[in-house]
Amino acid sequence: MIRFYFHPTPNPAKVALLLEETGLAYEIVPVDTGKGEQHTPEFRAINPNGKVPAIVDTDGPGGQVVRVFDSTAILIYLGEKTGQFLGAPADRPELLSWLLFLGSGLGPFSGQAVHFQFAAPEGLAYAVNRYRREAERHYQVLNDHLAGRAYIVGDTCTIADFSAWGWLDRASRVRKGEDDPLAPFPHLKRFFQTIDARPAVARARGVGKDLAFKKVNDEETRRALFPSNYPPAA
Ligand SMILES: N[C@@H](CCC(=O)N[C@@H](CS)C(=O)NCC(=O)O)C(=O)O
Repeated sequence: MIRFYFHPTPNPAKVALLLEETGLAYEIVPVDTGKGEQHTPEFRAINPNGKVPAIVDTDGPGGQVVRVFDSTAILIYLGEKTGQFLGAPADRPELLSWLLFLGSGLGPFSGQAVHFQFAAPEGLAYAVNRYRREAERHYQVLNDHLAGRAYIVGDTCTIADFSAWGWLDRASRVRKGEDDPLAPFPHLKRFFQTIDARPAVARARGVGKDLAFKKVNDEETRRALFPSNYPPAA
């Protein structure tokens, strides 16, 4: 059994999609990050970085109970565990390269673009410009790569495609104010639509829908999500 530590946000969404694609048995453990549940000692024992997603696999290597944290690590772990969505062995260098590009580039720059356009109280024009344009630059790199290709790696769907889907799904927030945010990136838009049409995506979107996560963005939530904006507790 896999315990999936979840909040309805882009990085957990990638893992929800892979779990649904593989058909692995899993149970959701909600982590309400708006309430600060990512900072409890119990959760820090599973992810010392205090973020979702994380998983515990009670049937890990050698039958051991193992934890895995960080969405890219989880995608690789579950891909290897099931032997699915890894592409051809000859394409492994490409798979690793694109996974790291997505996990260390597309994701963080998209996240900061959303942060400075929706969460930063001052609006900070320099930061909005910097992060939004860097996110767009990552879109352009992917768009150029996807010209004439159906998938990011090889000619089958892989975990790299699921990784990209998680943040591309938030393009309307990354490119705030754009009606058709992927329109300037036609190959990327076609790719996103291909992945988004997979039946498992509809199931992944339903994950956690029955759970009540905190929606109000008050002082407790800001301190939970952005603790380094505040002086350390005395
Ligand atoms: N590199 C990590 C980033 C994880 C991450 O930033 N998760 C967000 C949700 S998408 C989160 O836990 N936010 C709450 C917080 O930062 O306290 C990954 O890919 O899993």
